[in-house]
Parts: sequence; C-alpha cells; structure tokens
Amino acid sequence: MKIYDFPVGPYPARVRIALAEKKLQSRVSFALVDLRKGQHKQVEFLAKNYSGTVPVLELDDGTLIAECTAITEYLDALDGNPSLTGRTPREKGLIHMMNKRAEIELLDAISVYFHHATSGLGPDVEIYQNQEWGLRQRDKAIRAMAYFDGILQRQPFVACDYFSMADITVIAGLIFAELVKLAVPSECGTLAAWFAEMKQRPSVRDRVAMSKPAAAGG
Ligand code: GTS
Repeated sequence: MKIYDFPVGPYPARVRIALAEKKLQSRVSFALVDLRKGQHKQVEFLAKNYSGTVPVLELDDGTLIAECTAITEYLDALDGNPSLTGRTPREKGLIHMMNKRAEIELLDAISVYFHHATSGLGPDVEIYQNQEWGLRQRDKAIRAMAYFDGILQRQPFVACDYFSMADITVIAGLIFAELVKLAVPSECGTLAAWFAEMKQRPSVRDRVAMSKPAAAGG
C-alpha cells in the first residue's frame, strides 16, 4: 500500500496515528505531495483525488481511497485489533458521530481559518481567500474546544471508553491549532490536559515530534 501525504500535515497525521496504533506501518510506503508547491492542485494528483487533498491511500491493485475517515475504516477492517472504528453497532454509531463532529466543528474549521485568514500555503497556492469566513471558522473551532472539554470532563475518551478514530480527529485538530498558534482557551483545562496525555501515546508522540510550529502544515 502507498500513502500520498504531506508528512507535517494534520490530516495526514490522522492516518499516521491510525497506522501506528494498529502497528501497520511496515505495510505502507509514503509518497510526498508538496502542498507548499501546490502539487495537490496539479492535474496528475487531481486524477488520484478529485478533492485535491492528502492523504490518499493507494492499494496494490491501484484502488484509490481518499478521506481520512474512509482510509481509517479501511485500515481498521484489515485487522480489528485494536478497534478504532467500533466493535458494536452502538460503538460504531458513537464513534462516527463524534468523529464527524470533530471534523466539522474543530479540524475542518481550523483548516478553513488557516487557508482563509492566514497566509496559508502562500500566495501561489491560496488563489482565493475570504478572511471573514476564516475568522468565523476560527471562532467556531474555539467553541468546539469548549464542547470537547465538556465531553472529556465526563469520560476519558471522546466517543466511548477506549481510544478511537474520534480521538485521533480531535488530536489532529489540536495539532493544527498549535501549528496556527490558536491557543486552547484557559477555561478548557480538561481538554489541554487530555491533549498533553494523548501526546504521551507512542502513536501521537512520534507524529507530534515531526511538526514543530515552524513546519506548518496545509
Ligand atoms: N476531508 C479531507 C480528509 O479528511 O482527508 C480533508 C483533507 C485535507 O484537507 N488535507 C489537507 C490538504 O490537502 C492536508 S494538511 O492540511 O493536513 O496538510 N490541504 C490542502 C488544501 O489546499 O486544502
């Protein structure tokens, strides 16, 4: 299997963390798509992923699977131990709900902030920016931090009583927040402590070591 990615990017981090949790790293190779050079918007890459984003998983038979959630589902189905996407119908429902919430409310919102209200990937790549939209998404992400703080005051993980894909997506959101210097509000102490604890997991620790703020993602 091959994964097209941008190693310091928060979305690719979701797949790298999932691979590490499932100890599948040795089964994949990585191909760099340099977002800062706009390689993800070039015809050759758009043929692999219509959306022009990374990561993309390419199977040995040439099948292409984009979208972090879909890639994580695929990897999880190879070997359900540990399960990242749920073992029972109830767990699957909860994990998907919280994963989607983490995407829409936190990770995707920070991504829009990055692309629209900061210099993003630079003027050659960011050909349309809407600063007001970016700032609204930044505020949405900060509200989401308060929401996840409340969730984590009641339970150890975002969706159920074990580490799942939903936790990975919140972690990716907080990695992105660090890259764009969007601080977790001081009143969200539970979320900040949880993120510090998650950074001790080997899968997350290895990934966080790759992205210091100077190496901002896309
Ligand atoms: N919904 C997609 C998914 O879940 O895979 C979003 C993927 C995404 O936005 N990836 C970023 C990207 O390609 C990578 S990174 O920001 O984490 O580095 N961004 C480039 C762009 O122009 O949006």
